[in-house]
Amino acid sequence: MNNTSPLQKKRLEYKPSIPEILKDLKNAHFKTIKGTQPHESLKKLFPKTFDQPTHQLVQRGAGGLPPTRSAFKTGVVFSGGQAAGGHNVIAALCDAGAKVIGFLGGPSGIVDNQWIEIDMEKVAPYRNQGGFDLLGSGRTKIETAEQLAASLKTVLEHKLDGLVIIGGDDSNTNAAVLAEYFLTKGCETRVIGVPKTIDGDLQSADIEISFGFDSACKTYAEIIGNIARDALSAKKYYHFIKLMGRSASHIALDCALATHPNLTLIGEEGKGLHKIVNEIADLICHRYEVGKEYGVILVPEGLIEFMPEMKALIKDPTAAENQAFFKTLPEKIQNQLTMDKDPHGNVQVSKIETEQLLMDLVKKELKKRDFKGKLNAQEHFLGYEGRACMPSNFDANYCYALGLLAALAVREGLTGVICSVQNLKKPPREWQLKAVPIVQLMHLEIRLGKEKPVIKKVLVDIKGESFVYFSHFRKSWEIEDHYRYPGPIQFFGDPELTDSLSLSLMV
Ligand code: FBP
Repeated sequence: MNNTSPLQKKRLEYKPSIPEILKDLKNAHFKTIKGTQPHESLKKLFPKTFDQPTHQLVQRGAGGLPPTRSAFKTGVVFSGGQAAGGHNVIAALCDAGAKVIGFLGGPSGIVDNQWIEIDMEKVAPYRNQGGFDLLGSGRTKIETAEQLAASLKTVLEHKLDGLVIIGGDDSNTNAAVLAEYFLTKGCETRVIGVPKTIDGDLQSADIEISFGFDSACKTYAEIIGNIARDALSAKKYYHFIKLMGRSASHIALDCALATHPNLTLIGEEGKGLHKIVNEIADLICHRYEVGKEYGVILVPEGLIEFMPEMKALIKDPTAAENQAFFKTLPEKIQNQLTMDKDPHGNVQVSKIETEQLLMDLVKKELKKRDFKGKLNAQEHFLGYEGRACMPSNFDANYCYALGLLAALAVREGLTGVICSVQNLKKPPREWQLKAVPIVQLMHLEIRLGKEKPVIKKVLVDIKGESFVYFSHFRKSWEIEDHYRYPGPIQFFGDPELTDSLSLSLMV
């Protein structure tokens, strides 16, 4: 049997829509504009890239200078978790005329010089497809003197004009560090970041959203809608649905707007465990009073990190002052809380069964209240299935534009910059393109006990438009069932369906 499904084949034929300026790469060039002033504290750490301007892509005027390079060679790497559309970044690098080599298995592929050459034929089966499987990915943080020196050796050996790092906040931090290091060593390889992560927490004045967020939210929203309809049909289960998205609750908020569940917990509200358990128990009791013993509850995976009583525990589960509370938690959760952090110092929240913890504590609370109804709870974790799905048209277009922009940044010799596409609510022809110094997005933060320069994760703003819109409606979704059923991502048909955007971008 053929390994390519009919839909895969149809998606291979999709031609991404792009801004006008990217249709004629020879006549596009960067002009410098004023950007955000980086934190002064970073100057010492990034002396060579600190004072760079922001670059805006514009049409070359008549008589303007020709492109800096006619031929160029770039490395590319996927870094961190998968996000739909990544392969289109690589396809665009090839289409822009770059000679491309791909590093395998994430940043460790650069350190260990593990690579493959990517040409048109190689990239062809990956166009508009999900996942990162052309190269694989990984979470190695390039920071030791040995790793930096090994990376330098690799880019020099390949005579790379550029290195494109496709990643989230931590990976783009890696990009900034490498750019600075290469300049210090007199190396000509330029380092360009591309904003990726389903979490949606890599945002700035210039980065409206990272790629992958739209497809992931749509995939989860489809499943939540299906579960809600099942709940409404069977009328016997409470569904506790944990949603991926480390730290920030952007995914949970977007899915809530798309599906109108009975309760959505948003970590950034900062509620404590006790309060949350009572809130869920209240919901179950109130619904019982009106004859409803079913419901849908969304739990962001990062919730646990925002609970005041959990913060200290997560920081140090072994500290004496935390032991009394630690011991009240189920053994399984105790073990999950003591797991190692990832190489960037992030708690591995996807592996903590918060939904299970809440279910157990809510059961206990209902018993205390002498609840007469039943709590038949089902738990779900929606995570990995949203990271490697086929990209929505939005992500397919966005990634292709990001890839062409990255190619131009390499061609024009920019470094330590992240690709920015703005005006995303508008059709692609109206998108605006910039290359923004990564240092503008950074600050100093304590990670693994040490002060490190990192890109600040952007959390849900509880005064922001999306949250305010959500909080206006959420009460009415508690008892009445106003579930909304988004259905699967659409690739063909009415543009209202195929070109829709995730709701938090639209509000
Ligand atoms: P990135 O920030 O690297 O894109 O990854 C985000 C994420 O998908 C989180 O939502 C999740 O907590 C984490 O990756 C899971 O990590 P792993 O892939 O190591 O299981």
